[in-house]
Amino acid sequence: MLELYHALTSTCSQKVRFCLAEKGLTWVDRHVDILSDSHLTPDYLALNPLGVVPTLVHDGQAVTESSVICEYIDDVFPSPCLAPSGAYQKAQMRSWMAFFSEIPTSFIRVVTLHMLTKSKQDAVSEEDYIANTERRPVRKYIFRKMGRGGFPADEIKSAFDGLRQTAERVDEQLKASEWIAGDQFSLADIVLLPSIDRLEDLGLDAVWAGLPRFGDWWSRVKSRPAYAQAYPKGSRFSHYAPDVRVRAREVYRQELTQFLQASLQGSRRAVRESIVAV
Ligand SMILES: N[C@@H](CCC(=O)N[C@@H](CS)C(=O)NCC(=O)O)C(=O)O
Repeated sequence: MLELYHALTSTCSQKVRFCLAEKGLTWVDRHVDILSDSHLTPDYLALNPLGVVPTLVHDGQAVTESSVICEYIDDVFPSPCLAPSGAYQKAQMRSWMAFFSEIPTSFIRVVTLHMLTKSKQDAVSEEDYIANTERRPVRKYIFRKMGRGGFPADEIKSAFDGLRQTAERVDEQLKASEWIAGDQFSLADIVLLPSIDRLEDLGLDAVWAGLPRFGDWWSRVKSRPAYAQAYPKGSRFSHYAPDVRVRAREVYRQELTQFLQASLQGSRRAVRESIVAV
């Protein structure tokens, strides 16, 4: 039996739901209400001592860490296979997965937390904020760094730089292969996609402006049947707050303007280069 402890809006949970859907597996839904801190109860901490979602329980054994869970699912349920064959190609896929865990996954957390924290800043006292932060086994560090007023501007800038760098690297890779780790859809695509869905949900798709192969990859991801299964009603912020895009664009106006200016310069350069080529 497969049981998934997860939250609808959690990007790490979305990754695992997508993987389970690609495999056509059925699982018992153990929804964890992270907004009410159900992931910090003694029962849940016994399953996942870091107090984060998701956790997969397979025949009574808990597996944690979303990317590890995806690899576990692919090992135990090999068909359809979500990894390329051959040790070298597998190593390429894992390198992409490690990069996606280090860069976009960390930075999308900054973008999301900043946005959510800023919108309720005045409703929470400094004391309550600190007390709530201290209860979180691993997340207390990022919450401490952020503070109830959100992250400093240079952290936000780094986050957008890292997300843009990710889109550029993937766009370049897609010149050589149909999917990120070869011509087959793989765990590398799965590990990246929730970060991109979150950007789109917040109306921040300017991050991949001027990168057509990346935009095409994203459309192809969304047209897979697993997408609808991994993202049911309630998995996106816009399902709860239809004005979330307007608010996010307000919060991130400066970063968005920079991207649009950069991509406009890029297309001017492309026009200049094609004139020179003629
Ligand atoms: N490295 C972990 C990270 C999991 C994680 O950060 N989950 C978030 C939701 S995406 C969470 O549980 N947050 C709870 C909190 O911030 O207290 C994984 O990939 O499973």
